[in-house]
Amino acid sequence: MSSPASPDQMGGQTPKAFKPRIFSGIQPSGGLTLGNYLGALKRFVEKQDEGIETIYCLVDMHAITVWQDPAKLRQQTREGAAAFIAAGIDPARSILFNQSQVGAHAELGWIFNCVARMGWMGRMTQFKDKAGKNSENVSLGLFAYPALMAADILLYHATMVPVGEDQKQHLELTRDIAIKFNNDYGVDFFPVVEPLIEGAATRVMSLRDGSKKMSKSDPSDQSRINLTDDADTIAAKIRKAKTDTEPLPETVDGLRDRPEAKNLVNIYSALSGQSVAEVVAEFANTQFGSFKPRLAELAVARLSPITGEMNRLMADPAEIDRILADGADRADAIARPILEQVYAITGMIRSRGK
Ligand code: AQP
Repeated sequence: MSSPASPDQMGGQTPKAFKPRIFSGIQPSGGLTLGNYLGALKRFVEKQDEGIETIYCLVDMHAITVWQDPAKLRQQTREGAAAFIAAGIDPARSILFNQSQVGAHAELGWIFNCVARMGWMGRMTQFKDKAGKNSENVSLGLFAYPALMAADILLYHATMVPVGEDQKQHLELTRDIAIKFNNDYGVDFFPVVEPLIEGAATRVMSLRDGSKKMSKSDPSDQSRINLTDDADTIAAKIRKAKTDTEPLPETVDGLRDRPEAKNLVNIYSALSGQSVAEVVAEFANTQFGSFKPRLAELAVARLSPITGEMNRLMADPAEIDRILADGADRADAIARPILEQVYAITGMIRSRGK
């Protein structure tokens, strides 16, 4: 299901078909959360298991758009890789690597800085959220982040990108960059990618505030479930999760205007594989005092095997580094020829080694 530009977008040329290929990434900007697991990792594994070519990346260059302690960044990158593998990514079937080991990301990112428009970037809600009132003092990299993200994806001619809801706007920008590059240079070179935003948990919310997304960089550890949390911690966080005082409703519609209840039901649905309607039917009129222990039990059952496997993998960091190096070599072998074509299209002389 490739998505080349339409003939209109291509100035009348017939767009070429691109081979189905999935790319997605996660920032090692902290420990991964239940939100990253349900919105991204779990679906990365499903896509791998469908037999589509899958390329997954720990995007460490994105992580440093906000300050990262170097030792922690290294640790979080290895822990992120361990989480991918523990969740079911097979490094032999998927390509798994960290972004900074493949220099082509930064090189294409620069070219896209010259394609993307300031006005487009200024409209990115994630930038506005992260910069807040401090936009004069945040890094230039934070502003340019979506152009590097477009490079991550388009460097592989990826056609599909599984992400959580919060990344939708960045993917629209990736499409705009691909279309503008193709039009500016009169080529049919980059595919127009499809976001894959699917499932019951495309936006897992904070356990402390149903209007905020669960995030690894939220200052409150109580707001999220980390993939490294043990069973007691998970149960305690769910027990303390903010809710209203009503029992669960009898219909899905009854969750409207009840963000915290809706969040916990969505999490239950995503973890159990039941639809939201089935979960609502099962727990109709149930008080949170009874629902929360059931949710905690389910979360522990699903997450503790992953946590256990992550701990096992983290005991051998050299093996994780070896897996990342192997993935980076395989990623580079796809990316480099595509980047060389970009240099040729844009008029850069590449005479070294010829
Ligand atoms: N709460 C969430 N619900 C569903 N999906 C989510 N994702 C993140 N949070 C949720 C998805 O996880 C993937 C990786 O995200 P990221 O690490 O690249 O950046 P992010 O979206 O900014 O995630 P965080 O946890 O909020 O990181 P920080 O705190 O560092 O900014 C993406 O597919 C994302 O949609």
